[in-house]
Amino acid sequence: MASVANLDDIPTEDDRSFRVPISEESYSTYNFDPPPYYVETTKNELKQLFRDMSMIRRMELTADGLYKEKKIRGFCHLSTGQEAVAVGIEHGITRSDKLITAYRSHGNTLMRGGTVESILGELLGRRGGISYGKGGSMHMFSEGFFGGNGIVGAHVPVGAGIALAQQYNEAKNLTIDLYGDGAANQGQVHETFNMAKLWNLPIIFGCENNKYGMGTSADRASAMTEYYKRGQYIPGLQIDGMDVLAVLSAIKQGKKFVLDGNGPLVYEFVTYRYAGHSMSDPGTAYRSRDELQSQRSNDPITNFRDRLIDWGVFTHEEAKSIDKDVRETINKAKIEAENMPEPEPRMDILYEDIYMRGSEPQQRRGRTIDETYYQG
Ligand SMILES: Cc1ncc(C[n+]2csc(CCOP(=O)(O)OP(=O)(O)O)c2C)c(N)n1
Ligand SMILES: [Mg+2]
Repeated sequence: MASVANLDDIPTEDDRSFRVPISEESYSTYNFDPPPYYVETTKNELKQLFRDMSMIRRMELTADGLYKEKKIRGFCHLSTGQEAVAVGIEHGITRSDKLITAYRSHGNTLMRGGTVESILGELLGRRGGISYGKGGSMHMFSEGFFGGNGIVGAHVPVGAGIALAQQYNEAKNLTIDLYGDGAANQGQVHETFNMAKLWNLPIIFGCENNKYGMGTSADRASAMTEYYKRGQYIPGLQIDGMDVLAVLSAIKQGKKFVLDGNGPLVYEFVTYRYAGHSMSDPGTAYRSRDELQSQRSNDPITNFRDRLIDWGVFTHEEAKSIDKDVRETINKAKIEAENMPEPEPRMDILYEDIYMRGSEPQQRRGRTIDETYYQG
């Protein structure tokens, strides 16, 4: 096993495994051992991590542009700055594990197998969107991904239900249940902690602490901002959410802990949201330019790229060519999404996909009795 501390030991082959170090400042623990301060990986995987984060960034920036052109309407919450969390998590779990999150979900949707076209198509309200154009920014789903949920904190108990199903079916899998620092103060989050611990559920609760809930900073809204200790009787870990490798190592360790039957964990990913809360928030009224600038200088993507160059995983030119390829891929997907047809304004289409296809009842209520829709 090569170690990256000795740069000569970096393998020449892209698929040979070796160890890369993680900063010792990446974690704070609460009744839990820190994960290893290294990740066993390959050059291929490191490049993929870089590519995945770049894809999310570019897709979000494209959504930003489409919104400003007034082609995307309604809610739209971007996750620029938080890419290392979505990507690190996905590389530490498998497609058979489950994930649920709140409305800042475009990156998670991409990582869970949604295509860029279907995500942008959804934002544009197109029939080819991942929710057939009827969900929008907050309501995207894919296999093993339970959304995309708009009510703050309300999906956290749903995540515990998914983990309960996994336990009941003796699946060797876990659920990652993500929520924000604002949501952490919801009562139902704490009720869920209690049940998850009582039932020893295979779940990692993951608080994405991006320092703000809308325009309110975490320390104005939370009496205690060490969210990884909020489980009290559940072990916890605070993670540098700007470092994709720190996230990856933590998820691997947490997955093993949970699947060994040790019960739930409460993770806190310390990260930062570059954009406003949603597109209607310029994001400048409640935080200083200096703060934003200093957070941007700790960028998860450029920092990681520089480390990979230092380690000799790829060259500057290779990094640039991945970046170019990402831009082209996203641009192509954008054109494809813009060319998707809008849903036809038909009643049957309106009432589709309220229930899982094939399980619909014959009659579905509208806003009033006379709007009731009868199928067939
Ligand atoms: C029950 C409920 N209350 C209020 C809102 C309005 N609201 C939407 S997002 C949000 C802030 C949540 O902040 P956080 O959990 O930190 O997530 P972030 O936006 O930072 O990702 C609020 C109050 C809502 N959607 N649901
Ligand atoms: Mg927040």
